[in-house]
Amino acid sequence: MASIAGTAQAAGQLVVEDAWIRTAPPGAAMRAGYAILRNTGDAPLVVRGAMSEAFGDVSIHATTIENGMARMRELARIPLAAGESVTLEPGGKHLMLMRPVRELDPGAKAVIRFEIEGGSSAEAEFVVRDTAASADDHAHH
Ligand SMILES: [Cu+2]
Repeated sequence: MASIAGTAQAAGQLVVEDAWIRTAPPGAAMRAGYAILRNTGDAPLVVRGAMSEAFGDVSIHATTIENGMARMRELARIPLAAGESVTLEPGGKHLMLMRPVRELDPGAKAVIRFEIEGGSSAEAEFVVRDTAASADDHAHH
């Protein structure tokens, strides 16, 4: 690979867009979070997990259909090539948010941090709402 920039080191850069948490009945012990994870850097990166002070536990899940049944499995890593993005969306990959430490009414916000292989991380503010297309869509990045 040719380098025009000389000694500048290529690096991955994680940007989290359209981050939201689906509404749930009061007292729900489990929430689902969605977002677009985009690598805007010029080198690959690997998302190794996520955490938040707003939840007892955060994991990344993938939903797959086996024999007509929806099943979830944990994703230990999400590799993103330079310029690549992955969408966490209902019915697909998602954040599994366990044991919220406070009520998360519609419009409430929670910061979730994504851990990146190599030690860096990226934070995003997730907004509680009903669907991806609600009124405050794109209000926070
Ligand atoms: Cu799940």
